[in-house]
Amino acid sequence: MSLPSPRLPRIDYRSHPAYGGMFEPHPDLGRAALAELEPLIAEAREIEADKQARFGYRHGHSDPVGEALVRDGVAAVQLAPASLDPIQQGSRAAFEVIARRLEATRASGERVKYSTALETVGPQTHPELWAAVERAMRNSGALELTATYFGAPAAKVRSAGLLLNQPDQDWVRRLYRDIEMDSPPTVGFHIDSNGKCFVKAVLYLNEVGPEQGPFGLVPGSHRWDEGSQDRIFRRAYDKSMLPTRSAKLRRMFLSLPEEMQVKAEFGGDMLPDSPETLALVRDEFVVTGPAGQLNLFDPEAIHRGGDVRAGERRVMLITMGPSW
Ligand SMILES: O=C(O)CCC(=O)C(=O)O
Ligand SMILES: [Fe+2]
Repeated sequence: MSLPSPRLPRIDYRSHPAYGGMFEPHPDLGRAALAELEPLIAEAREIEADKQARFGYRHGHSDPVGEALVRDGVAAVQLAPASLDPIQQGSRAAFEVIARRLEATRASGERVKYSTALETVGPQTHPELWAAVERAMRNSGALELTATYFGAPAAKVRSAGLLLNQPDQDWVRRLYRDIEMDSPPTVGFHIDSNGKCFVKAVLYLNEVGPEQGPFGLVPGSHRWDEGSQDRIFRRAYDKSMLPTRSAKLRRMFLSLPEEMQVKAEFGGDMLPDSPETLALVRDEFVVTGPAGQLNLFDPEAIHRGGDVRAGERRVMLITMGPSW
């Protein structure tokens, strides 16, 4: 697996058909955008400073799975049936709730958003399922691997959610409401905007082949521009306005100082034939696999998943973090 570039992709928004191709920057809009971003930038800087102080980007590992995670930003393990079965059984009812919600949303002509397809799992709302997730993460070694990755004494499950992906999700196929434009082949690529010390996992709950929206990640990209101002700007923007690509917000974004015209969720904005687009798609490591495959990844890496072409994808998204 080669490293196509040591930098996160930069997009020239002034020459982008949906941005500079439609609007002129406007100073008032630029000021309004800055005012909204400034507190979020300050917050993202604090989180990054804390990360630098505690972890210092000294990624640790103690086995081949951890070694792959440190090197590539992604590694897969298979859950034992004793770990997987209670998660599958415990999530059945929640998937039915999501399926009905998706159906009702489509029937009413509303947009299917990411949040329409997601159901949060927590210790209060789903005590048994939550306990099953904690057990599975302990028994699979994922918690220990997370602790070692960040050089912490221990790690915990921080959040979990169930995601049901079906074909033609609006947030993948219909990026804009005001113009017709095909999504580029990089659509969905993002880095997470949280910025904290997390290892994440996508647990497949059905078999995921190339058509079922497999998780994909650009190996090594978790280290590109590590700890940089660029990453801070990206997180701040996505915490404020993602994933709206309305005309007004696009014009506001275009009115920001140029170094701030960066997003954590940038894949949908890449130009279809640019060399960076082709390089990301070429280097993407696409992770297909059976139910029970736990795809561990560093959310600072460029990643995506859930663009289903046929059938559907049922996953649990799990976040783990160090306890210092
Ligand atoms: O749905 C996927 O495969 C990707 C999930 C993701 O981006 C995340 O959990 O941060
Ligand atoms: Fe993500």
